[in-house]
Amino acid sequence: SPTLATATPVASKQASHDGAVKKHDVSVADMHGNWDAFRFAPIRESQVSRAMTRRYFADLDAHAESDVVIVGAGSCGLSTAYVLASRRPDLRIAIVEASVSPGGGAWLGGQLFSAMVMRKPADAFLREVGVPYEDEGNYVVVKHAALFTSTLLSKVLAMPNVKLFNATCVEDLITRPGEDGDEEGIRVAGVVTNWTLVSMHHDDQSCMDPNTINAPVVISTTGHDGPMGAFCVKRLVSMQRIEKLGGMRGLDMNAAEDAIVKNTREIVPGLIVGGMELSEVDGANRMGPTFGAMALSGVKAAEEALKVFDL
Ligand code: AHZ
Repeated sequence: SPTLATATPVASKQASHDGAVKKHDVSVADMHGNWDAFRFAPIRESQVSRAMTRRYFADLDAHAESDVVIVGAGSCGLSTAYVLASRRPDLRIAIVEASVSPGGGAWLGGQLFSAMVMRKPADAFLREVGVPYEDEGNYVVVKHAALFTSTLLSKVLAMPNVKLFNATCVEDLITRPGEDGDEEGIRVAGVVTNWTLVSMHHDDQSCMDPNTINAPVVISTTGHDGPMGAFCVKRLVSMQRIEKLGGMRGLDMNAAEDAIVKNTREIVPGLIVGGMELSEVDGANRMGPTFGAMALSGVKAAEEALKVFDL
């Protein structure tokens, strides 16, 4: 079913690029031993500036009305984006990531070690995305966590219906009154954004108002509590929409991973929470350096969101 945000088609950005490249089409092999004659194609600085800004502002314009906003591009947020965007290419999806570098805590397997462990059946997700692994029986091992994160990221970023706004943080939620005149209830209807560097300076600068993205579904995957983490659920507490957070409990890999996947859900209408942010709501254990639950919580979060659009 066509959605509000995608009533206008997502523009094809590839066409003009392909046309321009053909004029200077050489292979890297052609350059070998030919460096004296080497020259880049000429450019004017304003072309670079316009090439970037035109696209960014077109993306901001298009995504001001999104179908889904994913808050946080860690392992759970990226897995969510992959499943949602590949199942429903007609949905316009914005990912808002506070850090310059997307990936959250999934660039290393744990304690600065490289290998990433995923317990079965999360190996199914690795096969779907195309990440190679060693099979160790009940679990699999990706030789470097960065291989998982970079492969997933490259697939997500290549999808035409996804835009990643990095270095941008969600600093509040857009809300509407609950349905049927329920004065206590609210529905989350989008996010309030700002450049992360601006958000970090609200205490020493004045009047730096934010921007907004409207969306019928927000999926929050901002990780466990920290300077930025658990953002949306902490905001639900300060808005008195949930009484208090359960607080993430100690490490228990077996208990934690099952609980996070099973309990990935809509917490208030319009706001689905997945990944370690959920442990702060439910008082669930942490799992430490095993990542299967992050991938499959993303699969479940996407499935919860699709219920809205598949109606
Ligand atoms: O930068 C954050 C990170 O990339 C981003 N983020 C946090 N607050 C945000 C906000 N706006 C936009 N207000 C925000 N982005 O969210 C991302 C969260 O990624 P993560 O890897 O921390 O969370 P995850 O739930 O996807 O994966 C957690 C994996 C685990 S388990 C665990 C343990 O048990 O100790 N530790 C980690 C890192």
